[in-house]
Amino acid sequence: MTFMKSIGATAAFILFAGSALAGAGHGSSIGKAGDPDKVDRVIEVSMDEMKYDPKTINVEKGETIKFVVRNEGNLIHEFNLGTKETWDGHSKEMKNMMKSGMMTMKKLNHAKMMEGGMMHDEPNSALVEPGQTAEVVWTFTEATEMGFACNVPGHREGGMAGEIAFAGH
Ligand SMILES: [Cu+2]
Repeated sequence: MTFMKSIGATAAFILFAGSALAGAGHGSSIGKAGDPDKVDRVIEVSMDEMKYDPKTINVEKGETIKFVVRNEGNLIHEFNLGTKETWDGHSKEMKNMMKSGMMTMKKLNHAKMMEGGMMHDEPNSALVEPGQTAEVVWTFTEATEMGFACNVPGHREGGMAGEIAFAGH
């Protein structure tokens, strides 16, 4: 693959991510970036090889939650709020990032990510190196079918996904 091709793929993904966030799953929204100053609850999530703890997270419609996501494994892992549709698009992007050297299974190459226009700073997602911690602040505006998953190649396929369960649904 040429470098220009990889830039094209990145730009396409950013457009896709924007529209997916606005209308994921059966015409309902998975929510929006939360205000870090108006957090209702803090939930700690631990990531390890192919698993999350907790595996199911209970939320209420309208809640703003700060997820503190810690990678306790030896590989890069991602905490990505979304649906199967948004993850399928994101998985392709992640494979391209690996092919073009923006990341390996264990490390991010921040310089290459910037060079390729791939900042990876979507508010619904954190890509975390081993031993690191990241935060995702998210407002759940609607009760909808959604969850969290890791789109590093092979991980979601290996079972690295969890469920967001809405109270009363
Ligand atoms: Cu993973």
